[in-house]
Amino acid sequence: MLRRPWSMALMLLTLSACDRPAPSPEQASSDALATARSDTASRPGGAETTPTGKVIEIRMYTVDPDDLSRQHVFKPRLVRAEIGDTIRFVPTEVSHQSSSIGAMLPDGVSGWEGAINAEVSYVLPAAGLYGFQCVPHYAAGMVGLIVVEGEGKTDNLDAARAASHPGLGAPQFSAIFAEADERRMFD
Ligand SMILES: [Cu+2]
Repeated sequence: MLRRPWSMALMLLTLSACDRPAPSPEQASSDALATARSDTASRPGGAETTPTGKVIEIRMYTVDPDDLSRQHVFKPRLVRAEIGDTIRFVPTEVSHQSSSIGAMLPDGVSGWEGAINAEVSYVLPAAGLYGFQCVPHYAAGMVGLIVVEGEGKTDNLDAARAASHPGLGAPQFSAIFAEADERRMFD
């Protein structure tokens, strides 16, 4: 559909507004494109809570700019966040989107579903684990995990670990959980 992704990026730059919240230290390393982007993301997941924290960007790539041998990646694919933080999925390259994985959400949380080639933002409503995928590239291993701090953080840990995934989604989640364990994110 979008045959010229870079003209889209330029358009976003041109349309950028100044209503973006002040960047947190975590956000300060984002590049100029991210800094200039407007805060007009769609929220098809529904407003489960209001944004009270920082904005964390996760970019969607067809080819990993840091490792050209890797394809279909979220960067970063493992994120630690707080309740009220906004996760913003940015379609850096075409044909990607982000959807939460139903079996990998905290109890009572609906999650989100982004459109292809569209930015989607989601405000984290509760502590716990949030698994996500790019639907067209789920079996290609385009997946990620958000760990939201707070009481009950590990309530859905077992369920999230036990979730099944197609194709390369399974080994990618194994690697993500191993990294999270190594970083002691579930302690
Ligand atoms: Cu994708």
